[in-house]
Amino acid sequence: MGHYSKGSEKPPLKGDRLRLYSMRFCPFAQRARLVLAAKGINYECVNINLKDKPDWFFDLNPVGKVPVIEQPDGAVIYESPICCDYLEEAFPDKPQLYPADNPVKKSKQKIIVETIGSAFNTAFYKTLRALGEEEPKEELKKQLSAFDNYLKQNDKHLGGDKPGMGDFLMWPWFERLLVMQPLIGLDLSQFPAVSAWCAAMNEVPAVKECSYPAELHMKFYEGYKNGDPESQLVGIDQKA
Ligand SMILES: N[C@@H](CCC(=O)N[C@@H](CS)C(=O)NCC(=O)O)C(=O)O
Repeated sequence: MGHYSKGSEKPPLKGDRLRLYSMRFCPFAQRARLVLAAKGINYECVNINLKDKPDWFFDLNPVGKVPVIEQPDGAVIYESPICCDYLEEAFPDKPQLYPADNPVKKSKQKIIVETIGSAFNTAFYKTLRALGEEEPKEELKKQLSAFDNYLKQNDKHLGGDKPGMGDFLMWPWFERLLVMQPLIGLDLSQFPAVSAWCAAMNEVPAVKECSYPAELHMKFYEGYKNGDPESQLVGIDQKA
C-alpha cells in the first residue's frame, strides 16, 4: 500500500488487476471502494498525497482528484459516480447493484443521489467548516429530513430490500455524520428512517470492509481542519 507524493515515480501496473487511486479518508473514493467490495472485484489500491500530488497523477486525471480507476490496459476513468457506473457495466458477471431490468427504479436511485445526496454532501462540509453557525446546519437538517421522508415512503434501502448502488453512493457521508453528530450538535435519532437505514448499512459486509473506526475519522478531521498535510496518514499502520 503506497502513499505517493510529488517526486515519486508512478508504480508500474501489476498484471491484470484494476487499480484504484484513492485517499483513505476521501468519501468520493470510498464510493468506489464500496462498489469494488460489494462486487468482490480484486483490485490494487494506490493512495495519493492530495496535499502534494505527483505530477504523473495529472496525466491520469487532469482535474487532480481521486477516485481514479486505471484498467490493466491503461484506460482511465474518474469522477466517482462514473467510476461506479463503469464498475457495474465492466463486470456484468459480478453482483449487480442496479436493477438491470427496471430503468425507472435505477433512475430513482440516481435521482436521490443527485439531489439529496449532493446537497447533503455540500451542507455536511459547510457545517464542519463553520461549526456553531446555524445556516449550514439548517440546510443539513433539511436534507436529512428529505432523505427521511423518502425512506419512509419507499423501501428500506434505495436498492429495495437490499443495498444498491444508490445506498453505496450515499453512505460515505453518513459514516462520517454518525461519528460527528455530537460535534455538529445534531441528533440523528430525530430522523428515524435515516437512523434505521444507517443501522442496516452498518451491518452490510462491504460497508464493514471499507469503514474506518470513529477515532480515525476524528483524527483525520482534526488534522484536515488544522491544515496538517500528514492528516491523510492517520492510522495508516492500523488500517490501509
Ligand atoms: N466530483 C468528484 C469529487 C472528488 C473529490 O473532490 N475528491 C477530493 C478528495 S475527497 C480530491 O481529490 N481533492 C483534491 C483536490 O481537490 O485537489 C468525484 O465525485 O469524484
